[in-house]
Amino acid sequence: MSRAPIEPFRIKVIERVRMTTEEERRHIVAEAGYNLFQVRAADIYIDLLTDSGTSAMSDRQWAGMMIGDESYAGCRNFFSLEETIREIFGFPYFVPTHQGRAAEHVLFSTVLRPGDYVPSNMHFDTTRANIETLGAHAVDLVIPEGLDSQAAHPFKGNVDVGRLEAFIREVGVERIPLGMITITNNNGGGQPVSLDNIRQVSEVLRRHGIPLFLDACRHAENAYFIQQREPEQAGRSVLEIARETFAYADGCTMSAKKDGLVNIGGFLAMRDSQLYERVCQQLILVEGFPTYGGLAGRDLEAVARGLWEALDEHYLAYRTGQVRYLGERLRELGVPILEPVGGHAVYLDAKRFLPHLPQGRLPAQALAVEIYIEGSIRTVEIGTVMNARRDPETGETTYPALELVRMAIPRRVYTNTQMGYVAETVAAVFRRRETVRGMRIVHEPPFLRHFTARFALLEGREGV
Ligand code: P70
Repeated sequence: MSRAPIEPFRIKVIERVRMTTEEERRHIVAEAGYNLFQVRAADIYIDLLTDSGTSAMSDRQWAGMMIGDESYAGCRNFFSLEETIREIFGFPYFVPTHQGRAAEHVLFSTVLRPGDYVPSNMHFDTTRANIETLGAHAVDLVIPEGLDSQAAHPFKGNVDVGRLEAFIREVGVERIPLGMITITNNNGGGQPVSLDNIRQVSEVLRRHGIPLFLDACRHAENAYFIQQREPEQAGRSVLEIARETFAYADGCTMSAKKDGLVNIGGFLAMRDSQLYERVCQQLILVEGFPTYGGLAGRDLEAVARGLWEALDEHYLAYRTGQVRYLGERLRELGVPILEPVGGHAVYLDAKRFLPHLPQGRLPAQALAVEIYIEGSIRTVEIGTVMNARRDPETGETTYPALELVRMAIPRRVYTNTQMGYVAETVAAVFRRRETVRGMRIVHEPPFLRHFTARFALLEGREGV
């Protein structure tokens, strides 16, 4: 039997959560159009929708909130965040943003032109959408193992360096204003990228004069996996590994809602002073003055402190240990999951969980709904609803390689007992899996449809 990791903290404040009946939940989810984003949080017992902005802050972060300096320009908390970013990330310039996607928007709207390309291991959906709304192309070049839910590889988030070189030759340097790597690779299952791969990608891009930006929101978890899994890095501290990671990059976008351990916040950091000046212009237009960028002074302080706490190795052992523990419990109960378990979430493999439902019947969406009905647990679909592509000319749908339900674990929020409850609930759905019916979309917006689409259960023989 797997062992639960021990917590390097104790609980000082608690928040009550309410359990509902199965009958109530059937009603609630139908009212929400079978879209779990539309369910009220008060109607959920364990919320695994996201690990983003859902962390419990520490007493030190809350204390930092009290010394928030709410001056419009030059508040002291900006400088404490600046010092932190210089010490951990090593970038001389940065602007705060209210969250990660604002950093993406400011960066891309400054450097991209229609028809440009941005290669990455795998773009997260907000980076893809921000690139595509500017008329540019987001290109995924992850290694083949990264698209196979069962392949054993310690760094399934790695970029396929050969394909990257071929891609640059094919498209031409002028059409590629930057390259990216998402660490860890969220859409590929929270899989890490090795330090060696980051170095190789940076060498290839540098040779062609293309800057590299890291999508760094889970960089501390990535650095911990590098320490644990990359033999040459075993003896080094996570902080040293993080510093080397960013030494290979020209900048980063950061959603501090993940490894910044805050409820809101982000930043865009870079080395190039000319880029920084252009970024400031754009930032003033959409976020705010460059020393607060869409955040309060107190938020900047909480980010500065959270970035350090996320690099604590006792915390990271517990953090990745809790995610692994949930994965092990599910595996023991026979539930098909994406292997190996990543840094922030366990992903259910809906293709193998519900083999009777083809992707057109939205198996991952159907599974997420059943898990809510079974035990009041909210998860998120990362499959056809989120990632299918429809050709605007032919109307033909390309289904994503991975059809997943993500159970993202908020940081420092749930106990290991609650993780055991999650595993039991999912196993109960697995035992009655033949009863799970497919779904169809009845309403969808033009992009990022997963947030607001409405669904219906398929009836009769069509459903199963
Ligand atoms: C998540 C959230 C956000 C994210 C990310 C990467 C690799 C950028 C961002 C944007 C988003 C989400 C997804 C489903 C449900 C709720 C929320 N990821 N890059 O949970 O950052 O959200 O701060 O704008 O993962 O994975 P931000």
